[in-house]
Amino acid sequence: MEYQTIKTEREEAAFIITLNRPDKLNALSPELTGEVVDALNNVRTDETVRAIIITGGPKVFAAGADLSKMQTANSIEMYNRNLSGDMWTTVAEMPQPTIAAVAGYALGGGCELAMACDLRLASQSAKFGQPEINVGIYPGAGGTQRLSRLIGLGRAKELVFLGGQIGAEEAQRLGLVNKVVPDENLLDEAKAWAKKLASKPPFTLRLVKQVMDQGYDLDLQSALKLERLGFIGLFGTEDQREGVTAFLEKRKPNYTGR
Ligand code: CO8
Repeated sequence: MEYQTIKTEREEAAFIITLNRPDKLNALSPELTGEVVDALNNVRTDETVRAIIITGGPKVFAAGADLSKMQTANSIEMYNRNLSGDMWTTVAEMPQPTIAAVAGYALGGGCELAMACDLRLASQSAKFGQPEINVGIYPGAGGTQRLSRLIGLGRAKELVFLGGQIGAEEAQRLGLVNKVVPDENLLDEAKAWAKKLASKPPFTLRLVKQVMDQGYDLDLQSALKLERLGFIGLFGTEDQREGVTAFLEKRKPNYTGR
């Protein structure tokens, strides 16, 4: 499929999606979110894709959902938009680890897109916020839930109720961002993280992602059981043997995802 609002590329084991509506600050139109879903669905079962980077390029990540497509939308239309797949859920449920590389504005649905990823790198220019309240709505793609899980309910309410913005350093201090890097290093750093992720045992990484995501919403005892069951299951994989054997033989492991 030829995309109009995103660019996709492969670099070694990394699949990179770049949001590409610079004139509209990468506002997340239904067309754009549909293209992201399509691109992700195409690599979901591709075992050679070991990490996914989502970026908006060097100037802006995304200034939120496209408000021009919301002005006259009614509830039925908003409901129907999700029928072919919700971008934020699709991102969060990808089997591969995902990295958001954020420069400039990550507002509203843009901040929610970054939060749907597993890891967040921000350049010094990054600005995060949930300004929906200023346009008469509230965050509808994870901002009322993922944000409080990442930074705590009190600070999340401050961002959601007041609709302000925070810079990259503050976002890192709060735990919204994993690492802040100089603007010019953002994509290289994201690629370096992707490379590191690609060197890990891929099936193990997929399993631990699921255990951590699903366990987070369970009571502790159930989550610990989930962890243990998955852990035991790892002992049926070749990569578990390879990892331990390589350590004992003092060599680098060669993981196959089997
Ligand atoms: N939607 C549509 N167009 C936008 C958006 C947006 N969110 N943000 C910016 N643009 C457009 C502007 O209209 C402008 O276009 P044009 O040049 O044709 O007039 C262009 O991008 C540049 O924007 P500005 O001139 O406003 O640039 P500034 O540097 O002056 O300001 C801001 C930058 C502060 C980011 C400002 O553009 C702004 O406040 N944007 C809106 C931010 C916002 O409110 N975002 C939340 C949107 S709601 C949302 O995200 C809900 C998510 C839940 C989705 C669930 C779906 C099912």
